[in-house]
Amino acid sequence: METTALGEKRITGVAGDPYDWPYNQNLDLEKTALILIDWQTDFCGEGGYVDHMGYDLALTRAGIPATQKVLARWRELGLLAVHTREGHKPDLSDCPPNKLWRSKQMGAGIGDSGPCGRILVIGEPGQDIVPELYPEPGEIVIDKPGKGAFVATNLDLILRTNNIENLIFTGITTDVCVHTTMREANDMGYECLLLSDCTGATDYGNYEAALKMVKMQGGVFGSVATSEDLLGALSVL
Ligand code: C5J
Repeated sequence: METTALGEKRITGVAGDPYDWPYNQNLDLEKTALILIDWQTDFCGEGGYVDHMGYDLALTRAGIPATQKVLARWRELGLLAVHTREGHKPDLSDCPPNKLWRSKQMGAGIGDSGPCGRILVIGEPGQDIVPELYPEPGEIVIDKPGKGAFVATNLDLILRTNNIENLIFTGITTDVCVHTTMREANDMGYECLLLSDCTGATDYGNYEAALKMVKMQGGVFGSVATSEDLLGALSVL
């Protein structure tokens, strides 16, 4: 680790694929946020939206243990963590009709009542984050109506206000909300890293394809590492 006269937390970077991250090998952790996408009961808990649709919860839960380790270390270091939750207002006024229609086709209509309350509705138990990764007081929680966390939210404002330049992604699902948010962030100039064992999709092939898509063209959306790579790099602090 290098500590500057101002006491900033800096490391060279994290071993990654297809490049060691960040691109400039000068990682200022005070300018780096951990982004935890949609670790909600609706996506990885029994009785939630994904369970209702009939997908294997083991796939979306697979990244929980590694993410817990990363989050614990991040908290020890006092760094910025941002949690997101997909969800809609109780009157569904921010749920586009086509999204609502598609969910009903799958037998899990947004706003319908289920064992975890109304599906994907803000304030309902299913829309909240699972206990294993529950936000601590002071951590930022962003409710978003869409797949990407930058659309119709104040996430960019919060990150820029905190001087954040680098984003480390965990969350579900890899091919949908994680990918959409990472693509948006990349286009906005953030330097992005996805932790491959801290994410999962409802379809394993899609998970693998999503990682491959990040890495193509020299890292078209950023780079990919494991939680061990990150924790190893942080161990010098
Ligand atoms: C989906 C998400 N898959 N959080 N949402 O609908 O990825």
